[in-house]
Amino acid sequence: MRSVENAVKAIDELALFGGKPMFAEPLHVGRPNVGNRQNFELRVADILDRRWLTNGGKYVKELEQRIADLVGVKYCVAMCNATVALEIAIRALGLSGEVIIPSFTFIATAHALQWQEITPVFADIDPRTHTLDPAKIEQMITPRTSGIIGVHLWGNCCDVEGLSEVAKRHGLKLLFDSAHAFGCSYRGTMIGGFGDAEVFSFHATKFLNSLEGGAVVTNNRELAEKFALMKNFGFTYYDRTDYIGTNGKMNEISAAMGLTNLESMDDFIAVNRRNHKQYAEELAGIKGISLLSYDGREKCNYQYIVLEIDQGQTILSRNQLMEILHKENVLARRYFYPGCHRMEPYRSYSPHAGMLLPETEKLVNRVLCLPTGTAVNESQISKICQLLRLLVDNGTEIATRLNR
Ligand code: T4K
Repeated sequence: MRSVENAVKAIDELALFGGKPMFAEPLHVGRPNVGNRQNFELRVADILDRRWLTNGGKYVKELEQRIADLVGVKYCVAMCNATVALEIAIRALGLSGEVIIPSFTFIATAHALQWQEITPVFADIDPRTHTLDPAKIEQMITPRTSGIIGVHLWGNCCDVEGLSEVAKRHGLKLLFDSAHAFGCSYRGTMIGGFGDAEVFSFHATKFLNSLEGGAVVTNNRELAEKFALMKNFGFTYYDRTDYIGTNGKMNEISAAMGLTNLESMDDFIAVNRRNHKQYAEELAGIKGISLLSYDGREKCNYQYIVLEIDQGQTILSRNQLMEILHKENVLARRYFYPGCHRMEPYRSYSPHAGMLLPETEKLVNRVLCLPTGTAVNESQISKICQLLRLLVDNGTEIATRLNR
């Protein structure tokens, strides 16, 4: 283990018990990766000089082409964010009635459906990958089911084959929420070309950011044309619309940021991978804490450091550990607590949904995400790991003091 000065040494020194926080400034999960500033500024200057700020701009077109090439699909339509991209993809695919999704996902996956009065039906996950378990889907299918949305959570790919097989057997559309999975592969093929379409997020906190942004990718030309029209109000000509549309356009400054960050993608991956390796080494052997691993044979963006906490061994609960970390200015996140099915309006619509989601119910109380990316350094990671070791080594005593 690396030796680090100023790491917490004793329980009494914890900020929880009145000590000084380990970090003077908060360490966030989701600090943006930022590529070469000069390249970005040059692009912004060009955008301002040419006074073409949005709608069919050159940088958006370039970004779309670069993404399509990188993930190996025929069509990419850039959008203002992944939530709107999901809404558009759902509508363009003609989904209706009920659509099966995991509850263990960001709320946008569910909202994108409900926003269009389509009911998200929550299915359980495989506890090893945290993604939809195809074996659990069959029982959720009804005559109203029109599709499945798989989520490649943390960049871990869904069981694409299993989901495709169920979708095919029941004549369902298959969409992927690939918000986390830009730059990742499944069995050697880049994520992006699976199902009917896939949706990436380029939000500030994502591996590749365009400030805010997203994209839908597909190999289906007809669908791609619909996506492109729907994101621009459905206009097929200056004064003609062919369908209902919305404003889902990505602007040129966002595209400039996306392109700039694409140029640094390999550097971001190298940093994330190094961070993941360091966390794995320095958390090793802490009882009750396991780090989600990524398949080394696949391409991966390593954007998330995901811990699972087994309170039976750590004694301190996930929530207690999170609270203690927050006091030390490590703003760990319990994504995706409490599960979409326990958030409104879904909780009221289906108060007993959790009964069919045993793995989800367990996982939402176990996951804790730690800071990574280009904004954290080796020494900070060491301190976080040492702190966790201290907390678990002294779990009983700390829990007793907390409960007094
Ligand atoms: N599907 C899935 C599976 C998703 O995870 C998401 C988004 C979507 C769909 C929808 O994609 P978008 O429509 O957003 O493109 C965040 C993000 O807002 C959200 O994009 C993301 N998933 C989700 C997992 O996390 P919060 O509430 O954690 O984000 P926020 O804005 O509070 O940022 C988190 C931390 O990051 C902050 O505490 C500080 C740091 N930060 C954030 C921003 C925005 C910075 O340092 N700089 C920044 O500019 O939801």
